[in-house]
Amino acid sequence: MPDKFQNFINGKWVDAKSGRTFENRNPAHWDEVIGVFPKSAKEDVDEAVKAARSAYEKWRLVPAPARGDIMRKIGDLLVKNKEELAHEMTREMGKVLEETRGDVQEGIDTAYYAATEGRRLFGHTVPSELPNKFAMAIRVPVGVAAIITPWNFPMAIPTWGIFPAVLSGNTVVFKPASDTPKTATTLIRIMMEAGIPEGVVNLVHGGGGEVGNAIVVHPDVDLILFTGSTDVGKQISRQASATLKRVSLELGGKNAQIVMDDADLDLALDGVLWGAFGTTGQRCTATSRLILHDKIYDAFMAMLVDRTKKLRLGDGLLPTTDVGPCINEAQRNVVQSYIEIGKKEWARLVYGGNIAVQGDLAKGWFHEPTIFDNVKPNMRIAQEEIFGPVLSVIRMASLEEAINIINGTIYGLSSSIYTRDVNKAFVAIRDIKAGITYINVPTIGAEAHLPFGGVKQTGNGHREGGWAVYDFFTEWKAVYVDYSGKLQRAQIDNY
Ligand code: UN1
Repeated sequence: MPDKFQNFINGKWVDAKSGRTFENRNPAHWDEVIGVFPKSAKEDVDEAVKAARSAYEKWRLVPAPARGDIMRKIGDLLVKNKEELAHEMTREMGKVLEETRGDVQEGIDTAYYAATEGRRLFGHTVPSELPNKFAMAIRVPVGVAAIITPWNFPMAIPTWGIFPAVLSGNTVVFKPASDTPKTATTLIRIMMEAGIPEGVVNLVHGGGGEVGNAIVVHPDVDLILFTGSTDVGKQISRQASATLKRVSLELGGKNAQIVMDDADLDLALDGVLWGAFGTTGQRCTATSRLILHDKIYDAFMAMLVDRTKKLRLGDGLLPTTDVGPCINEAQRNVVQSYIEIGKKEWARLVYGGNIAVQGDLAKGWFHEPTIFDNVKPNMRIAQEEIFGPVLSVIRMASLEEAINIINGTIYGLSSSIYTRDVNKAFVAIRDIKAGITYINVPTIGAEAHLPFGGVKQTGNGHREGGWAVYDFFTEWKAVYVDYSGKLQRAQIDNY
């Protein structure tokens, strides 16, 4: 019998009211069931929101440094359980152990950052225009925050949302991706062990259609932090506008790495292999376009294909594996459909292109790392997010052309340039339209204490990470204290 898991509402583990369930399986061994989880619906969301709303009235009054102390304990527990969590996550999601360890580490970093933010949450004091009057702006929590997260970072991304939300004094309804419900469950257990009070964080499992929708239209949810596709983000934005919820969207990307002719090519090669095929290309920051200078094009392509051939597909738990499976069959089909699109567009398939079925790979959702070259910037494989191990290589002859290409999509999340010329690097920093620009670093690997997010249709202007996310999870309250003992009229009595 597979393990059975539950929702967590108002401090209690409960089934979906309907009693319905869904199975979660290992993407590297499809016959292995990880667990059975509640398939929740609107009535479960209603309970969770009710619990979060009533817990909010107490939680908002707990001093922020005390909330921070709980964050520190959560961080300590994540450190203690890091290895076990990484194993569990690799089984559930497929990426290699080294990466799932990194995923837990991002959660740890976010917890400790939140712990210290409890002693900052800085406001502003400003002079009043009137005598004997004091003015300041303070941060106040907003209310009930819904955190809706994807499967590619089953620990890091939930923590980016939940920890700053809770530290700021909000309460949470958490809906994790239905491909990674177990890591989400363990995160909740750890939060409870660290002392998060009942009702402050509630977990509702299930699909985006039913659970996600019910959350987004719920009149008593104040905030939504969503990470996922641009299509779903637009839908959430539309639905949430009915109640004017504050929404933070972190959506698609079509990130590129530029390699100039003066670059350290070995370094650039390590970068693109990690950026394109790490996490099987399933990061919103993944390198899915490589923009190569004409002068080094052929040499670099030869190096790239040679190294890509050596990447070993397999179960992420095995030390011999470089690249794990796609998350599920549907996602692997998406990858396959883009291979067909690329061929039809007359891009040249230089490596890979197939689903991988040799030996044990047949039991999972594996796809070969794939490289297209002769890609034109306007082709669909150079424009649309694929979310798999597919790299499109584009030729250019100048920095200006490279920057035009990099900016020529609807997205703007991450970007990278390899060059030894400091002048070119600074032009790239100035002119690339993206939320993140790396110099001599691949497009993946953002650190937890810096703002994370993108421009254009990658998001709606908010940022996760670091100090910036606290602007989303708090509201400004302007406070005036007049100690003159008389009515002083601003704009009137002083002019
Ligand atoms: C994502 O792919 O959704 O910068 C997040 C990175 C990671 C986070 C990726 N730290 O690649």
